[in-house]
This record gives sequence, structure tokens and C-alpha cells, in this order.
Amino acid sequence: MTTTAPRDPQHPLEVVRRSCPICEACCGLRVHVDREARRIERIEGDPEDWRSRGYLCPKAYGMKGVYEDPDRLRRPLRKRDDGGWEEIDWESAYELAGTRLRAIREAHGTPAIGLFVGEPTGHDVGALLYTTLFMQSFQSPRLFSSATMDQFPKNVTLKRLLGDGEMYVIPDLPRTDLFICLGGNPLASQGSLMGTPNARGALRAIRERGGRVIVIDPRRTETAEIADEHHFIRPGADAFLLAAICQVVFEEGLVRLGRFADFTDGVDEIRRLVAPFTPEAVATATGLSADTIRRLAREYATTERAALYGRIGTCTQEFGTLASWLLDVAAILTGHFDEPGCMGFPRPATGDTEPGRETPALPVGLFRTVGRGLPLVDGQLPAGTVAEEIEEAVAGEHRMRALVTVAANPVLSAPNGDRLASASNELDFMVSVDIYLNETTSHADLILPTRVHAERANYDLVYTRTCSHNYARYSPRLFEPDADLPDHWEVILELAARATGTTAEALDDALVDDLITKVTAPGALCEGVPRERILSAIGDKRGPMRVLDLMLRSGPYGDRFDAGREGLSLARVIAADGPIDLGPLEPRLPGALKTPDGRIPLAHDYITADVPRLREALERRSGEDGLRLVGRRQVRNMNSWLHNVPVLARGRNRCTLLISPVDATRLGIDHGAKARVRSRSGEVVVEAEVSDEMMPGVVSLPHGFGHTRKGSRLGVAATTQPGVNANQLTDELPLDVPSGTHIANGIPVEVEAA
Ligand SMILES: Nc1nc2c(c(=O)[nH]1)N[C@H]1C(S)=C(S)[C@@H](COP(=O)(O)OP(=O)(O)OC[C@H]3O[C@@H](n4cnc5c(=O)[nH]c(N)nc54)[C@H](O)[C@@H]3O)O[C@H]1N2
Ligand SMILES: Nc1nc2c(c(=O)[nH]1)N[C@H]1C(S)=C(S)[C@@H](COP(=O)(O)OP(=O)(O)OC[C@H]3O[C@@H](n4cnc5c(=O)[nH]c(N)nc54)[C@H](O)[C@@H]3O)O[C@H]1N2
Ligand code: SF4
Ligand SMILES: [Mo]
Repeated sequence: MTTTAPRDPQHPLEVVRRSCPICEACCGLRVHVDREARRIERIEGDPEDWRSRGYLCPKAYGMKGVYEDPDRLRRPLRKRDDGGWEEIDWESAYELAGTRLRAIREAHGTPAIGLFVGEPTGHDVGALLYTTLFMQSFQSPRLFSSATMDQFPKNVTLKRLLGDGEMYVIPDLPRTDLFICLGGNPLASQGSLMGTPNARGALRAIRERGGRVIVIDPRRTETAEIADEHHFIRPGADAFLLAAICQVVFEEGLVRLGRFADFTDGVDEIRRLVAPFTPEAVATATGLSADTIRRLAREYATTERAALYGRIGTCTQEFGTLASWLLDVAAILTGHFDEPGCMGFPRPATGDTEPGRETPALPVGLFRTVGRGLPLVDGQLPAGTVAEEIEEAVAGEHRMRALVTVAANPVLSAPNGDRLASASNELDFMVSVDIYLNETTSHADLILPTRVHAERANYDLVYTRTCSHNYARYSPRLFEPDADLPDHWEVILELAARATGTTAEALDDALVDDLITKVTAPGALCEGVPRERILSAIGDKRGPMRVLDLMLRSGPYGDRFDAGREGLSLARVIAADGPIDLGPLEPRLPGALKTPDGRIPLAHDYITADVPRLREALERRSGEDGLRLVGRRQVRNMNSWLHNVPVLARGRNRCTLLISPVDATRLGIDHGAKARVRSRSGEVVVEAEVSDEMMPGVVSLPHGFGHTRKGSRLGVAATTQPGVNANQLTDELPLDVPSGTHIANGIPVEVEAA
């Protein structure tokens, strides 16, 4: 930390270096703060940060905007009988939540309480370290999260192929010569599962060193604009395309298993499975010509350093699991998996993906939803089934009677928000851990707020698992926290303790105990280190920093609790005052595999069981010409929760329906006019923007808007850019079958002039 020239001699400004907590890129920031006045004066990119080199985007101001937001909640809110809200003290709030949740659990059993966890938990180390424990402590199988609107097909695939659903495979952007991007728009999203500050710069650098960038997307996105090539694809058709790429690889003798031949099974079965998906057979369904598909397959297979990457557009669609799987299959078949410049595995300092660490067995179907009999898959139920599980008319006496949401806004982020909003009135009790009174939390009986990023220290935990170059980074808080506002981890721990009749201390001890067992297990890096030595080294100050210290010291770069050994500890990471460079992605297989036999079952039957559905769809999709809706992200939004920050909300209406000139003319919709968009689950009326960046037959609408519901306290969002809720159009019924992920891309819709 350094001190800059004081603007007000009474209040010297300090500069805090920390990472931006808003998106996966985790750019380095210099935040100028007036500690005494508890004000953030300025936020700028940190030129000395070797990861982001001064880059930042407008959302970085979100940290300041949310901290200062007068609408942000700072004390627990209880809903009165007349529907209004009153602030209550923390003890009364915990007591209320504990009493009500315990009573529901005792009367109706553990499944009567549902838990829904949202995305912002991923950006807070405390929330991350305690969320699993929090969810497990309720012992309820009714577990929901934003994952089933996001990357869940990848988790399901990786769990089966590698034995670890969270060992993400990431494009090695700094070293690749060919980046093929399906269904991702890193120029808007800043890259997801490829954490890269300044995505534009990273893609430009590929081209500057003579490499190529190819984008495959139903929209000519901002990323496509700076690529060498862009191809439109029909929404939901990626699995056809990828199967055809694999088919060409087999047919033309381009299989290069290399070292993977020693530990990969099922290649012949893959050859058989993809055989019907020739480029000619999939051309109509995908919208790409057979020649283009063949050329793509050859270029990919024969470029030594090539990364084939897919994101939201390949996950939240009809064949999300097959598309995610085929991306990995194509990479393994062609020698582009776990190799420099291709798709590779970060090695996080916290040791999360080290061998020897058991990952829980996650059997499918231990619980089935009452409404539709959908199985619990790897610990998750589809996010869009919350409403039907609550409704007495559907779920009867086995219905969900209480709902706990944690940093989640499913009324806007999950399918059919209207249905969820009305179903929530049937709940006996709902509690939300959240910083806003918004579309979802306004249905709660109790809202428990938490500190925000400016008041909490952080460590880039998940995002050192999704980065394209290994690093470790601690970020200090900017201010001493408000003493009467606990941190997220404290709130969820206390809530779990009260609801289940234990103490927060006992839960915390159990977490540390369990982690020590893991890191000292046979084959783990701290095998043989005495438990007492670890406990005395990490100290007894409760909370995430103690857990983090334990993880860092027992991790691959850690000091392993050995005074004579150079290595990372939390103290060292803090002292670095910036990101520590832990080197490029290095090959990690087969050592890091956690499958029972240490091999890769490439044709895992749980996944391949879905191939017949793909075959059936090929015929249906080849004859189809209806309109399909896809999503889009924009630089100034972060899902639903930055819309109350004035600097980010201002500007022209961004919640528009992009439509191609061909469709607009056919439907008589003018640029700037209102269009009515209808799907099975609902309709919205929205401003149309006619643009040839859209593939004919496809329309695009951003999600996270729809701040029009009564009962929210989002003064800026409701007046500046309310927009419409795209997820009113997302049908909760159809799913990517193996993962239970919803289809937010490729929704059949009808559009007309309104
Ligand atoms: N500015 C900003 N950044 C964000 C977020 C945000 O809301 N705003 N959200 C963050 C989060 S939570 C996430 S998960 C990431 C997501 O990161 P990305 O996946 O990069 O984000 P999207 O912009 O949704 O990109 C999805 C793309 O898929 C395309 N698409 C739709 N359907 C299909 C299809 O069937 N096939 C193919 N090939 N393409 C298709 C869409 O046109 C779109 O361009 O972004 C993160 N970063
Ligand atoms: N149609 C469509 N729908 C989508 C997507 C899409 O591409 N298209 N993308 C999906 C994806 S990838 C995601 S990740 C989900 C996101 O889905 P959600 O996580 O449900 O939605 P968010 O908008 O991120 O809302 C997060 C909530 O957390 C609160 N919050 C923010 N910061 C904090 C904090 O520090 N502490 C606490 N306690 N609360 C906080 C906010 O007030 C808000 O209520 O949306 C999904 N929905
Ligand atoms: S790109 Fe992401 S991490 Fe970087 S400044 Fe913007 S929001 Fe923050
Ligand atoms: Mo996400």
C-alpha cells in the first residue's frame, strides 16, 4: 500500500492494490481511498499488475457504486404482516430464521427446505469456502444454483471423464496459434472459463504472432468482429458440428492420441458414435456448409497449438452436455488436450485439483423432483424447477415449504420468473442472504444483508482454477467493515447453525478438520504432517483466512508447514501486494486424474446415452425454419445486479431485441419499433434493433433486466434501464437431459410487431 498526495490535508488518500471482484478476469486495480471518510475516490487500472497491465472495464466502478448505493441493505429486514419492511437486529433475525426453519424441518423433513445459491458467491473467498458446508448442513436434496443456467454441462462431463467436475480445462490463450470460440463472447464477458484480463488484447496478440481466431456464433459478436473468420451457426447445433469435426478427424486419419493412448478408453466407440454425423448430414441443421466444416476440422487437427473453446452458447442449450463433451473429445483425439497452447489445466495454489484429494461420489437420482421426477444430478436440481416444487397443486404434501436464497436472483436469472414469483407466496418461510431488496428477495420474509467487496478481503479462488496462466493473489479490504454488518460467510454459517441446531464454531471446526484430513491423506501433498503442527501453524482465528492459509501451505507451491521449506503461505501471498506468477499451464494428466481407475473413459455411458437424442434431433432440426432466441452479454451489465449503479445504468436502452433485416422485413418490424416476443412460457414487449449481425432466423435479447416488479427497492434500475425479463421466455420444461441444465439459447419464439 502506498500513500498518494493528499487532496484534503486532513484526509490523506491511500492507494490500495487489489483485484476487481466483478468478473472472472480479476483485473488489477489501484483504488484511491479516503479511509477516514470511508470513501472510494477513484478506481484505475494498475499498470504494475503483470496480469492486466493497467486494463480495466467500466464495471470496475461497480465496487464503488454498490458500496455507496443508498438502496443497498445494511441491516436485516423483516417483512411485516402488512407487507411492509422493518429493520431488526441481528440476533432477532437469526432467531427468527432458526426457529422457522427448524420447525419446518421437524414437521416436514429435510427436503422441505430448498437452497438456491447464486453467482456472486464465486467472487468472494469467504462465501466460497463456506457455501458447500452451508448447503450440506441442511441435509436437503433440494439444491439449486445458477450453475444449471450456466456451466453445469461442463461439470457433469468433467466429473465423468476426469473424476473431478471442477477441474476446468481452459484455453491456453497466451500460447495458442488457433483459437476457435463457440458460444462465447469474451469481448463482452471478458472471458469465462478462460480468465483473461483484456480479452481483446489477448485475441489480438494471437493474430499478431501469426495465429488465427475463429468465432462460431449465431450473432456476429464483438469478438467475431476482431476475428479472422466468423460463421453463423443455428442455435443448439454445436453438438452436430462437433460430432462432424470428430467424424472428419477419424475419416481423414487425423487422430493423434499421443501419450493419451496409454490412459484413454473408448476411442473406437466414439468413432462408431460420430460416424452418422458427416459434414453433409449436419450442414442444414448447423447452417455451416460441409466444405466449411471439413476445412475447420482439418485446420484444427493439423495446427499444433490449437484451442477449441465453448462457453454459455454451448452449455445452456438443447445438447449442452454433448457439446461440452465433444469439445473435450475433439481435443483429446487430436492431441490438443493438456498440451501447451491448447486446452490445459491451471494448477491452483490452493491445491483444489491436486491428486489424492477425494472428490465426493455424486450419484445421479438420489432424489427426484416431486413435480416431474427429475433426478438430482451431481448435487444439483434444475434451477427452473423451484416453482413447481413449491406449488401445492404440483408437489402436494411433499412440496418445498421453505426457500433460502443466497446471492441469487432467480426471478430474473432462472426460467419463467413469473411462475417463481407467484409460487413463492405459497412458501411457509423464505429467507434471502442478499444486499438488495430486489425481484427475488422482495418475496422473502427476511433478508440478511452482508458486507460488500469494499469491506472484505478476497483471494481469487475459483478464478485461479479458470485462468490461462497460473497465479495467486490476495486482495485487502478498503475499509474497516461496519461493525454491525457481518460478512457473507458469517451470515451463512450462523444461519446454517441456527437452522440445524448446532453452532457456527462447530461447523467451522468441522470444515478445518475435514480439510486437514484431505491434505494429509495418503498420496496428498501433506501426507504424514501431524495434525497438531498444522493446527498450531494456522492459528485459531476463525474464518476463511485460516482455511485459505491451510490450503495455500498444503498446496502445490506451499511451505507444507515445514519451517525449512520455501513456499507459499497466506502471509507470503499478502506480502506480495499483487499477483504472484506461478507459471504457464503445464501438462497435468494422467497424474491429476481422479477417476476410479486413473484412466479417461472417453465414451462414458452416462454421456453417450444422450447420443440417440442427438440423432433423432438431426432430422427434426434439418427441416426447421422457426425463429430461435439466444442471449447476449454487454460490457456494462453483470447479470442482474449492477443495474442500480448510476454510471453503469446510463446511456441508451440496451435491453433490445436484435433481429436480422431478413426477419424484420418479413415480420414488418421497424428498427426502434416495439416487438412482441412470445414463447411457451411467456411474452415480453421490447424495442427491436434491426442488424445484419444476427443470423436470419435468430433473435437476441440480454438477460438480467426486468426491473419492473413492484416491491423492489432499486431506484436507479427501475427508472433508468428497467428492461424486460428475458427469462420470462425461457421455458422451464425442456432440458439438456444429462445435466438438467436449462435451454436459455435456442428458445423457439414467435415475434410480431407490437
Ligand atoms: N459484461 C458482462 N460480463 C460477464 C457477465 C455479464 O453479465 N456481463 N456474466 C458473467 C458470467 S456469469 C458468465 S457465465 C460469463 C459468460 O461468458 P460468455 O459465454 O462469453 O458470454 P455470452 O456473452 O453470454 O456469450 C454467449 C454467446 O453464445 C452465443 N450463442 C447463443 N446460442 C448459441 C449456440 O447455440 N451456439 C453457439 N455456438 N453460440 C451460441 C451468443 O450469441 C453469445 O454470443 O460472462 C461473465 N462476464
Ligand atoms: N436468459 C439467460 N439467463 C441467464 C443467463 C443467460 O446467459 N441467459 N446466464 C446465467 C448465468 S451464467 C448466471 S451465472 C446466472 C446468474 O444468476 P444469479 O446469481 O441468480 O443472478 P445475479 O444477477 O448474479 O444476482 C445475484 C444476486 O446476488 C446479490 N449480490 C450481489 N453481490 C452480493 C454480495 O456481495 N453478497 C450477497 N450476499 N449478495 C450479493 C444481488 O443483489 C443479486 O440478488 O444467470 C443465468 N441466467
Ligand atoms: S473486466 Fe472484469 S475484472 Fe476486469 S475491470 Fe472489468 S469487471 Fe473488473
Ligand atoms: Mo455465469
